[in-house]
Amino acid sequence: MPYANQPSVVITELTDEAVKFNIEDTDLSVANSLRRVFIAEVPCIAIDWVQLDSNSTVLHDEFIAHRLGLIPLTSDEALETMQYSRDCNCTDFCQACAVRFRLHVKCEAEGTKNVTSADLKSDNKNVVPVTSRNRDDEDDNEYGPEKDDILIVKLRKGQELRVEAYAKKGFGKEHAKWNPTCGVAFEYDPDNAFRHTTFPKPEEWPKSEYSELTNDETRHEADYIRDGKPSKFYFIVESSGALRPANIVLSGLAELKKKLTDLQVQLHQEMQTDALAIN
Ligand SMILES: *[C@@H]1O[C@H](CO)[C@@H](O)[C@H](O)[C@H]1NC(C)=O
Ligand SMILES: *[C@@H]1O[C@H](CO)[C@@H](O)[C@H](O)[C@H]1NC(C)=O
Ligand SMILES: CC(=O)N[C@H]1CO[C@H](CO)[C@@H](O)[C@@H]1O
Ligand SMILES: [Zn+2]
Repeated sequence: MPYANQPSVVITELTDEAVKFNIEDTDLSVANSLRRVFIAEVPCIAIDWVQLDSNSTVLHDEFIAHRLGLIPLTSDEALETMQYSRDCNCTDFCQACAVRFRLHVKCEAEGTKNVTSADLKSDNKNVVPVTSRNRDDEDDNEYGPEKDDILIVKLRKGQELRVEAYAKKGFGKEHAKWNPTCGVAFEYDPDNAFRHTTFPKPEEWPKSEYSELTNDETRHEADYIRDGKPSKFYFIVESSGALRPANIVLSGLAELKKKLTDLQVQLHQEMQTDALAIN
């Protein structure tokens, strides 16, 4: 790639849920490393330690702990100051590395009671289940009040669930619950000019939103370009709600940069020690 060191970026859409952008003049390998970094290396906060004080529900302790871990928590504000608990020198948990949650629900009435993410009480107002975020302005909520809360377990009369839990900082490589994205994808070659895919019936495939073909009904693929190389990548980064989409992208780039810096520093040291040995 002759211009691989001069990529350009254009943001085409930015909402609370997703960001769409395209990168030009770079390699497939760079585009793919970005995608992978957004999924697996961008830190966010999730419940990682659960103590069940009382559980007479139909679900086992482990089952409930697992469900709690998978609830996306708003992480944008708290993340800047939060430490990884493995780097923290407290013995168990402290304000610097964990956020405490409590949940206590008992079903007193006849009929079924739903325990949802809305019953989780956080000690830190910046770290709450993403579905509890807009509690105050419920008009904005397209699903209407409470319909979007995440169901944890259902209780019958007399059943009780009492839990204490701590949320920690982590990233997707450790456990998928720390993946801040719902979907990250990119496409290149929207009109299949390189024929990296062969469509048995091109006319049956929906056109890409980035297609450059005119609305001519008879053309479904661009003309074949032999030896063509992808150079423009159309990304979509969809957030789970844990982080704003723009933060996922910025944080992902920072993580990738940090990896390369670490490599550079190590390589530099290595070469210096080698030089000493030779002398
Ligand atoms: C952690 O260690 C630093 C110095 O190494 C110390 O200043 C700090 O008070 C310690 N924090 C806790 C919570 O023990
Ligand atoms: C509990 O959740 C179910 C969906 O799983 C819903 O149909 C039902 O109305 C809910 N019950 C209450 C009391 O909200
Ligand atoms: C702490 C506690 O009471 N745990 C119970 C949770 O529920 C399961 C299944 O009903 C029981 O086996 C546990 O003892
Ligand atoms: Zn700590």
